[in-house]
Amino acid sequence: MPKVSVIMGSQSDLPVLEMCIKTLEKWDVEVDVQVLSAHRTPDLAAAYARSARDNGVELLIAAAGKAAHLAGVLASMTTLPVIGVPIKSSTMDGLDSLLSMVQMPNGIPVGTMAINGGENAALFAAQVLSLKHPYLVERLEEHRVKMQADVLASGEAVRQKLGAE
Ligand code: RP5
Repeated sequence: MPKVSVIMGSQSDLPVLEMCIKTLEKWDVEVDVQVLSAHRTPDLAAAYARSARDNGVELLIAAAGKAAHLAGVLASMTTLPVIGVPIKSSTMDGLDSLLSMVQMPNGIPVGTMAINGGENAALFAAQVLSLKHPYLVERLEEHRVKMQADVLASGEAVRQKLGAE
């Protein structure tokens, strides 16, 4: 079973990550959920990232808001891939988090998702993991088929609503 870490800077970030965690677990990915902060628990965050590979983790998802340096700090402490989720948690509508996360200097990349892009973080993680765990290819393909069916069904619903007006 592949193992992923989902690390949030604060408990307040959880709502954005719920779908991410559920999706990964539904697809039989083991998820190690952690609340660790780059500024409130810097030593613990560093120790976690440094030991992640030895602990069987294959990829990290890090979510944080405001001056969101969590993903970049974790990425600097491990050579595992780090996916960042900027959280919309302040008066700046998440732009502060997005720019803090996406503008990594050369050398330490963070694969940054959209603001509050928790679900895409799970999907992208599954895509990366599918290179080593082929069963995930099927899950990803099923997800695309369902998404297409949902869009077609919504088109039908829109037409019915307009016809009824
Ligand atoms: C960041 O600051 C967290 O990731 C969170 O998005 C934001 C606010 O944290 P709280 O003050 O709600 O704990 O570190």
